[in-house]
Amino acid sequence: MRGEKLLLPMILLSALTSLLPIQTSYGQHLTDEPCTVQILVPGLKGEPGDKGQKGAPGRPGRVGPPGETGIKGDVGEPGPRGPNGEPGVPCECTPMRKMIGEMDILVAQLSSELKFIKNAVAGIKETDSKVYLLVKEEKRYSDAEGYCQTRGGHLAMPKDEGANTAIAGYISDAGLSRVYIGIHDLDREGVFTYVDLSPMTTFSKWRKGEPNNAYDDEDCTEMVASGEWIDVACNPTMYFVCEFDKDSV
Ligand SMILES: [Ca+2]
Ligand SMILES: [Ca+2]
Repeated sequence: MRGEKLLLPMILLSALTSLLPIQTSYGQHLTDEPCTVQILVPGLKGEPGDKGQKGAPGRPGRVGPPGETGIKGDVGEPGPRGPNGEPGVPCECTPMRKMIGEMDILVAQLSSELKFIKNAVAGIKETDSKVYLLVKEEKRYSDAEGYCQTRGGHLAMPKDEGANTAIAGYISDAGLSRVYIGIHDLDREGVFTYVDLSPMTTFSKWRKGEPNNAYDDEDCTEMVASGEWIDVACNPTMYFVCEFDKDSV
């Protein structure tokens, strides 16, 4: 259709130029070539372009009204039983228990030794051949001797004036009035011996009127701060003095 519309004016122009020949050189030139007329008309619609890039997100909308509270559902059925666990490592508790037990004994021994050292640090009395230790733990006579023996000694056995004075000084320095010493007549009433069963020598320090075996129940000996000896019952607990040979300490 568009081609047909163009055709008619072109025919008319062609006819006009053939009827009116132009004499000028310019016109001569024009006559050599058919006259063309450019008529601008809209072109065909183009292909659609590529899709544009995505735009920035829009602003968030307004907060909506709160929803209604739902009703709590029923408790569900218990789930299926889970698979069995891996087998455990065999327990090695017995050797551990034994070890712990041994450690407990060790701790007890160390505590006892520490107590002993604390007492020793508090002040040891000594003579040329003996070391005396005042133990500030109340014990019965036999237990006191056991305590001294455990540490390689005996209850104090004063066998001369020097030793007796040293022990007596220990008692009075500590502000005490009496302690057990290692003298008794447990084996034969009235016959006192030292706790290591060595016999009494010529030296003794009995207070006047002692030993009297009062109530027929005095088989052990205490030393008072003055250094005198008194036979007393063996069961009451009191502080005591141990002695150790210097060459064995
Ligand atoms: Ca007696
Ligand atoms: Ca007595």
